[in-house]
Amino acid sequence: QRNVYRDTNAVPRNFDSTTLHLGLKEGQIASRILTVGCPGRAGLIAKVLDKSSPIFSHTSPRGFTTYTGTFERTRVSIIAIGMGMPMMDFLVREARQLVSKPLLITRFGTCGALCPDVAVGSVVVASPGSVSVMRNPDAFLPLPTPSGTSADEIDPIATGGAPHVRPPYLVFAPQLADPVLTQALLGELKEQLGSEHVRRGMNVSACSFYSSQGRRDAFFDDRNEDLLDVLRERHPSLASMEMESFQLLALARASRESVRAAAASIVVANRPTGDVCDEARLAYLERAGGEAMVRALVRFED
Ligand code: R1P
Repeated sequence: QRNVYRDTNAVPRNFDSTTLHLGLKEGQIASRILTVGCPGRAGLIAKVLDKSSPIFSHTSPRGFTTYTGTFERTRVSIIAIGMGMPMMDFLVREARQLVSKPLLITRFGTCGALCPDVAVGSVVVASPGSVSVMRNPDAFLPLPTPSGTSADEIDPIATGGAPHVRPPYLVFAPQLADPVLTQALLGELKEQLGSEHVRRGMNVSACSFYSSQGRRDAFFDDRNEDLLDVLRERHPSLASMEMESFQLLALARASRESVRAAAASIVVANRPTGDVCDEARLAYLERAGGEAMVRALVRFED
């Protein structure tokens, strides 16, 4: 019987040398990577790749879809990772294993706008970067009583203080995007979409689409009624909210200068006004904005 995979205490590989989640091996992924959420968006953007060079495509059993080809004769990968920070962690760490050169990674996602003047159907470039908000499960534990079982069960030191002073949401400080790569994204997106449809602003990545994005759901005790106001007070330049960019920027910072990263998002909804983008505008932005993102990546001189 063969083991399931090898090297469990480092970055494990399958026995065909592919990484466990991307399902790729060396040579199948470029050093310039555009990452998106859904496979449909990746496929749409991959249509801009040069027809004159072969295009490698692969969907892994863990749900990562990769297209690797060339654009203007420079190698580039477009990779759909699904949603959330753990998926971004798989991408950045496994890509780092598979490519020997420095990596350039940009994300083109969708987001909600956090102020009324950020229109649906526009694009926000995460500049200077992204903060993060996470639901704090400790805050939802039962309050300990002076005597009795619940106090015995909860160790206030191990869990970070008495439950009544634990905030239900934790906000993490900004992780900065690469300023030069960010400028390249802004330039290409403005050129392609018109400068009135592209702006910069601080992003916030949430651990959930629901609780930590301030959505109401009576089935759950979320204590998030004032969360968006608290976030805007703490970071007045907040423009966009999604679920992945913070992780990308934080890992680039942790990469011992071997990954440069930046991010942009299509505004599909405006939370203060309740406006939602129409399907045709979203499809246009995915295609045209995606092409601008690829152009910025391949023209970037590192
Ligand atoms: C929620 O619907 C998802 O959409 C956004 C958010 O970050 C979240 O992951 O990203 P993508 O459009 O890139 O999937």
